Amino acid sequence: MSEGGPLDERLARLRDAVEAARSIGLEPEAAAARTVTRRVGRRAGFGGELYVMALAGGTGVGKSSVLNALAGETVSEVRAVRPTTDRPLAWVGGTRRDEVAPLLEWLKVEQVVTHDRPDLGDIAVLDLPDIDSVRGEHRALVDTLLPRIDAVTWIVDPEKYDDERVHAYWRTLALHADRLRFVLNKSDRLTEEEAHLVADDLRARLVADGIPRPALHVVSAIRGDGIDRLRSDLAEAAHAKVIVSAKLEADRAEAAKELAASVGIEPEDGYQPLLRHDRREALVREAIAGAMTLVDPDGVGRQVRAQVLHRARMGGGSFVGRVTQLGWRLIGGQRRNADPSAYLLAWRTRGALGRVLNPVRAALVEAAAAVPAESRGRILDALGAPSAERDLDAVLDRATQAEASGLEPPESLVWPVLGAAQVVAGALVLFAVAWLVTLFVAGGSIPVDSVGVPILGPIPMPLAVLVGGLLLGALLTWLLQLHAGYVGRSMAREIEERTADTVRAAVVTDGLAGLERVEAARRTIAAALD
Ligand SMILES: Nc1nc2c(ncn2[C@@H]2O[C@H](COP(=O)(O)OP(=O)(O)O)[C@@H](O)[C@H]2O)c(=O)[nH]1
Ligand SMILES: [Mg+2]
Repeated sequence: MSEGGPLDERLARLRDAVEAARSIGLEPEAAAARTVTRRVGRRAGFGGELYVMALAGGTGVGKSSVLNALAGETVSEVRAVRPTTDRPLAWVGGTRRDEVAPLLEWLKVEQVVTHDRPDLGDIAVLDLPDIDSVRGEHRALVDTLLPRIDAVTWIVDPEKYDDERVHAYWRTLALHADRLRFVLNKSDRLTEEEAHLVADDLRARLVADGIPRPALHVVSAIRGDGIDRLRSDLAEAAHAKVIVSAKLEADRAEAAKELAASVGIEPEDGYQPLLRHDRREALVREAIAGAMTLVDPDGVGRQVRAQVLHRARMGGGSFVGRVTQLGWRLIGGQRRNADPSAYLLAWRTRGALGRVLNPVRAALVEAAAAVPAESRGRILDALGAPSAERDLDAVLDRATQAEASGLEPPESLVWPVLGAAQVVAGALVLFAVAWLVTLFVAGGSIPVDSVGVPILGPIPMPLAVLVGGLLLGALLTWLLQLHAGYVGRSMAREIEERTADTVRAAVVTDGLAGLERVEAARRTIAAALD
């Protein structure tokens, strides 16, 4: 919240919007709005329709009394004995209290008295003992208070109106002459003639101080002389300010509206994303699916399966299996057949990057379509499609390299167990063959046991062992393939998940980073509409 008032707050938001528009390449639009922020910002005083006036003057001149007289009731305590221990006080029209609250907080004014006088409804009067003093905090008044309020009314009394120190101070305020007002109080202590003389003298001295046409009131807070006139003058100043403020506010609002229109924001609708969330999600998923056709996790999985089978056979597979695999290896077949890493790294051979990029480009073009034609080209530039290709290529390269380096199939307990079992099966087969050969050579001279098998009837023992060994071997081979397939598939899923995450992050942070920037700028611009 700005202690300078609501217009200042809105102006600050418009300034932010101007910077936001510049950041996305809308220079001319930003420049037009900046001209308005400068013009509106040059106006001095409280940034709002409220007319804020502070009472100033030495202790005992009658600031509190004048405020009470203006109000027509006791607002501020009047002290006959000095020094007083006044606390800062504000007298504000009830409907305007919120508007001026940040300023009062900043000024540490805790005592707020509201009123419902219709003639002074747009006026806030501050009774600030701090600025009584003619020494000390002068600069503070000029530098910090004057820019935030509309007027300072100096109250003097017939005894002290020509105090040289006060005049020296007023001379420093001459630049702000149009926002100074002077009240010569306690006129009841003078005859009418004396009052005229003192007023003329004071006016002449003010002119000499560099305040050409001083607004000067001669009043008596106690008797009420001149108070009506002071009140109506204040009301008139407040009214004039309302008109000026309304014009400034209209200019500001118009500038904000034009800026918003240039990024496709209608004041009635407020901020809406260029690309609806679900549409954007769909395009991101499409880009990920495109990346998956290049990375091909399923293909990698099949390679892993082949590699696992090969390792298992080498590690503990059947004798026959070992011999076959060794043969393959010697002629280089295995390398070609199962190298998941090489397969993964060759992602470029499986298609063009367009499969990933096109959905991203489509997203950006769709987003740009939501802004008016005059700014579309520049918004499209800000959305930043050009670098996406290089970036995504590098991202896919990094991702596949990372996956390839960690692509060792897990060492599994299953292999040695299956391997040992296969040795047993092989031994059984060899044993049965030897037995059969022996029987054959012996020509029936050796008796042989039979095992009874249902349906088939009695079968000679060696034959049964042979068949059993072969069946066991086949079963083990089948189990091995099942296991290898499982390992391949689960590794494929892991690769797929991780790569999809990487690609999503790349698409969102690289490919759609420009969109994020533009949306952030649009949100800032939309905020200036409030
Ligand atoms: N005779 C006379 N005395 C006044 C007038 N206004 C204020 N006083 C007296 O001046 C003293 C200081 O008044 P006060 O309003 O507290 O001054 P402040 O310190 O500037 O707020 C009090 O004793 C008031 O009664 C006035 O118009 N005529
Ligand atoms: Mg006082």
